[in-house]
Amino acid sequence: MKMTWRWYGEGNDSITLDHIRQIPGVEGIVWSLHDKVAGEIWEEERISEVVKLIKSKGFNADVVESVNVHDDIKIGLPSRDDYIDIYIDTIRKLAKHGVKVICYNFMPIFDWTRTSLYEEQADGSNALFYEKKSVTHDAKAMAAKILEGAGDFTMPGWEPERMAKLDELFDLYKDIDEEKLQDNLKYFLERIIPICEEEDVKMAIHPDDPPWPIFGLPRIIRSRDHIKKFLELNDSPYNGLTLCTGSLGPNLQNDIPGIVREFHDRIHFAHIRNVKVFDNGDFIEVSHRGKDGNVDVYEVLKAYHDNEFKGYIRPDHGRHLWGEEKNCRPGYGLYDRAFGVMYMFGVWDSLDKRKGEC
Ligand SMILES: [Mn+2]
Repeated sequence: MKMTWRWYGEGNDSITLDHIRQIPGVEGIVWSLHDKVAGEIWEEERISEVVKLIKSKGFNADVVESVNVHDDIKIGLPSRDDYIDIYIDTIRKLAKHGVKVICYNFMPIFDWTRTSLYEEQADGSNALFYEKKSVTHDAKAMAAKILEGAGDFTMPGWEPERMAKLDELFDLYKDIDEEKLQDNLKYFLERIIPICEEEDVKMAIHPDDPPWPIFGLPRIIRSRDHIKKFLELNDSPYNGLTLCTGSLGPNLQNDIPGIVREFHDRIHFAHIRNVKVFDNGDFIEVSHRGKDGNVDVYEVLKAYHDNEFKGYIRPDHGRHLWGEEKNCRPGYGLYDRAFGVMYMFGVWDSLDKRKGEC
């Protein structure tokens, strides 16, 4: 596995590349052009500038998270072909600059969803929290709360310009059920995957977060069966997964180590995160240590290790520690994610040693 770290770019992240260099074993930076909204053209000069900067600090820039998919593609509007052309243009430009994996998602309207970005914990840290009863019908109130909590940081998928048009968006999605959304995803894949094969760029879809429908909008990447169906939409190895344990984890029915074992050859990017699920269905993000939550992180890593996983991996969200919430991005502080890197290496290195001893 190749350890990576998500970084939001110069001036857009409280953490610098020089900080990240001091975390043992991090080889690559997971990056994006975060000011780009879905459907916008990515200029080659901008791509080249970021890649150069990342490489100048000794990291690879192999993984981009995310290139967002325009709603017209998800809804299947006639304008989708133009937006897919732009997406293809971005794939080609990224390939030219050495990018190997693109992470994206296919969630209608909302990206990952939480009801509190800084939920205080008994130990004084705080973390992203999801209260099930707050996510019922009032999408606007929830969007306002998320944007308020994010402060000055931009939140991918929660751009204020899009959130201002929620009524319009909901109206466009009113006839889109799971099956239609799947058909539109298949159409998208049929157009982009041949380009990915040509350019040697692997697409890695991120599961829906949380793993159930919200506000009546369908969500189609949230269980083993959904993943199987998704991979069958297009058999190419270039049509693959970002397997996120924190997104699948809030549904305790999801056997994540089993999913890794079954689909490992289509997993291009692994997100490791732990969540603690409460009896009423609420959940909170916790440290990467397996015992702190409901994701058996050891068993997940063992499933990757047993299958000699060669893909990219990163710690996903972490808690905010020692007051860092005052200036870090929600879920993307320094300390807890650095612990996550070391926890993963602790497990991985011991599995390596034991394998050698057998
Ligand atoms: Mn994730």
